[in-house]
Amino acid sequence: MGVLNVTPDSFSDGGRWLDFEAAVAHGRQRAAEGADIVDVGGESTRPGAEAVPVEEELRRVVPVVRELAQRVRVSVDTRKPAVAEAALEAGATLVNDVSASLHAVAAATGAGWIAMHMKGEPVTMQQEAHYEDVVAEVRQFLVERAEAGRAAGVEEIWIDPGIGFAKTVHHNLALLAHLEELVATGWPVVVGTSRKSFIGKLTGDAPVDDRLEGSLATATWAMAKGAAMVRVHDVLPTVQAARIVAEGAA
Ligand code: HH2
Repeated sequence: MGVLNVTPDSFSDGGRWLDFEAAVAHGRQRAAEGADIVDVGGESTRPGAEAVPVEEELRRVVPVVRELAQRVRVSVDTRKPAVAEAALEAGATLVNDVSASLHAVAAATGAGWIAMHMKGEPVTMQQEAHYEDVVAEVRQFLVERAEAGRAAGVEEIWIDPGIGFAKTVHHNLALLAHLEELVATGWPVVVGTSRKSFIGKLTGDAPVDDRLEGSLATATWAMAKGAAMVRVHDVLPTVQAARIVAEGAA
């Protein structure tokens, strides 16, 4: 899954793809590089990010989804039912839901649904990074959400531990180290580590544009542990890494 942030303030690429033409070109490029899905988002969810009004998020996302969906599978990265509905109407077929609450929207249109773990809201979530047993708590949350999705009638359900969402470096590493416990639930697992701050913290404060190696290491780790999909900014190198992992697993 290749990331396409149509936002002014995303942590790694804010402002770069806000313009419609630039966003579409970037999405097409990600698809040409081998992304199976382009994930279009109009609201940053980085720690401390402010919420975006629904009209503005619709304005950013819908035209880009409509254009890209003609050539590649598109997911919409949103927490708002109205934005998910409009994006599905425009051709998206997967709801990438960091709030893990939009299963009814997905069910109503026959779309797929990614349920991601987070605690609280992006603006305050890092204050909620407290767990007795982060792996067990995240697993339990995700299994409950996936079952709710299935009960609502969603046929394609993915679970995602939400790396960096209300999590410390230690929590992120524990979830990656024990990823097989999520894989063992039987729900396909998505992992998003790309360029995230824990990689910077583990690599001598590497700035966001200098986290490719850490992003590839963690994506490769996730694949080897059984993740079914990785959400990344750097599609071409990740596809190369995925080919190596696939050969190794064959
Ligand atoms: N991470 C981000 C956004 N959406 N969706 C899923 N399923 N999993 C993730 O780990 C995930 C996600 C944050 O990354 P990014 O979109 O690059 O940044 P921002 O939220 O600042 O736009």
